[in-house]
Amino acid sequence: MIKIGNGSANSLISVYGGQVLSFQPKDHDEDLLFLSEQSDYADGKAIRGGIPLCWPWFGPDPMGLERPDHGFARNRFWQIAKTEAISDAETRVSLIFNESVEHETIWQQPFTLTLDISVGPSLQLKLTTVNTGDEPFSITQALHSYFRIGHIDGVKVLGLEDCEYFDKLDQGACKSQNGAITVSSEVDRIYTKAAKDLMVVDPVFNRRIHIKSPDISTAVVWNPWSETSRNMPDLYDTAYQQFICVEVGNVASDVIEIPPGGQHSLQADFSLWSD
Ligand code: TA6
Repeated sequence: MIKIGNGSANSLISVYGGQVLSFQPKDHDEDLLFLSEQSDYADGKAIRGGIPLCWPWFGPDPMGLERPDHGFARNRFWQIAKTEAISDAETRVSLIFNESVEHETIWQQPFTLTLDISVGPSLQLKLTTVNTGDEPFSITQALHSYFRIGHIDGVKVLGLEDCEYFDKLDQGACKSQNGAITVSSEVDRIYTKAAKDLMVVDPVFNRRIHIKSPDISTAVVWNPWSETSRNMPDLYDTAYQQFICVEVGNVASDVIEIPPGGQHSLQADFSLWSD
């Protein structure tokens, strides 16, 4: 783990998965991120909470080869490439995940994946994929953020009004969003043509989570609700009340092709606003 404390915030980052687990600005009482108390910290398992990285595919294996859901970056060790104290108020860390023989059975294309993290007044992430091979390859990806909330009742997600979405709980049926998103049962949706600015309004913690992502066109909203929570061993039964996943990335038909020598970055800036 990398533990950061500076004039702006405290943060905890796992080198396993390249995963930010905690980010708490100094002027806020609650963490931005939810981290399950029942999470596995075991080889091959993803840590439940924080911001897991779904890469080089989002969701089930697109080739149907029974490779792990959400790819393999979230359950491998990354390396620390650089740490930098920019000022009393900002710390930067770069993590790197390289191709290796270990991956060849599930992913043959050579790559370098870098996660640049800035811990300051906001949390900034930049996930860069470089194709270091001779053939083009395609990825889907997401920053699978688990946001901590006071209680799911009353929480609203803004910025996806009038968007179309694929409802994963209704065989991927395409539907239209009417107004702000509220959650009163299980939700698992892929929104297309998402806005670059999304907001989670939390009336219990009296705060808003602002998500800015200049490059995205898809966003995923997930809450497992009670039954699915109960069936997930790494979540306690009522955990669904304490988080909502609002994930930015390139998902479903939003496939990114990276030519040999080319690169692509997915960026997001997460900040907390008091109400
Ligand atoms: O992002 C939503 C989702 O893909 C859901 O379908 C749900 O299964 C969730 O992610 C968690 O996936 P995981 O593989 O981490 O259990």
